Amino acid sequence: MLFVSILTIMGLSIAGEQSMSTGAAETPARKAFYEKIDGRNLTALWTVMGALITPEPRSRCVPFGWRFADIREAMIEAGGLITAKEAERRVLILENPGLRGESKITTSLYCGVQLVLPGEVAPAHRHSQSALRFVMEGSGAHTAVGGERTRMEVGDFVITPSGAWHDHGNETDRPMFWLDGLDIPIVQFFDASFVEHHNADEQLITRPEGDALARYGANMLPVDRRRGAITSPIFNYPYVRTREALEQMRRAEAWDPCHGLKMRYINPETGDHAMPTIGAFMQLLPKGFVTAPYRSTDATVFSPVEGRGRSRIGETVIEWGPQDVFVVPSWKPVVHEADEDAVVFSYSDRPIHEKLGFFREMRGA
Ligand code: 1HN
Repeated sequence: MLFVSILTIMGLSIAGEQSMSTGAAETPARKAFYEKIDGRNLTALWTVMGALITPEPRSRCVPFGWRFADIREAMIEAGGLITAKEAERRVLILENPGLRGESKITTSLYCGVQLVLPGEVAPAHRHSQSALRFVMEGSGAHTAVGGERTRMEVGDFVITPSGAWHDHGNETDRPMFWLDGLDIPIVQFFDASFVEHHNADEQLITRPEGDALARYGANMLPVDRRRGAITSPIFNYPYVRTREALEQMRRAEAWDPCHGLKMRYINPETGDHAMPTIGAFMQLLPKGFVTAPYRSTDATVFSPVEGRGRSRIGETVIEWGPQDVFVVPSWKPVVHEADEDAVVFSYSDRPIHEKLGFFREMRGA
């Protein structure tokens, strides 16, 4: 009621939400006023309010899909143009068509595909941004994070926490491709970006391979540990384990109408998401499954590991297969359809929505 009376005092029509930002009620006196205050860096809220506070999410982010074969071809070409060392990271950014030039796949998230060729090193650095790697092709190249190396296999989910030194290397004889998911736009929004380059290409390794997973992946914690860090102490969640969990669960669990069987990667110390800013998920959709429509506020990036199918996102239909990437914008209804047993990785900014209290979802619509 207070809202209405303020608008009435302002002399605005309150017939509908459109009246708040359309400028329809612009009189010569008001226009002159807006111009006058503009010079003082002032803007009348009632001219922009409808655009600021929308009845539901309105995003420039659009539904879109990239075929891995197309990305791969361009990456191989990039491999002939620049080394990983010279580029620092040889990556092609997947830019949302609605957000070109902004290095964003959604409003809040970055996505790239990285190639490390045999014998190459991507030199050590650290930065405020958190990163996830999702392995697409290749076997056995490594990343080193905070003093430990891990070899990567297709489907592995690997984390680089904010502030952790990281470098990558490929000692195999085949190219290695992975998806990089970073919270770059979030850090950018908060003007909180710092980066530091190591004085050596590769950081010092201080722990044996597998140390983190052995310590923290056994459902045990040191007896006096009370509080966990905001990023999981596990930094490689191997696909073999993820796949086994899904396969085991499909026998006993009921299929969720909207998700099939969908799991989230967790920080074993807290039970929270594995990363503070990015939620990561793996879901199983059995052959022939068609999900019920689902929408949520967290725009989500999907990349299937196995299987083929299609997703209807609003009016857009995107066909997908292994290693393709597609994006579902905030609040767009999505229906997934699997032609074969499909295992699909995804990531979004859901942890932030949840913590700040604006996560919303709608099932069946
Ligand atoms: C980064 O550090 C990596 O470490 C990949 O592999 C992509 C994009 C922007 C900024 C830092 C990596 C990145 C990045």
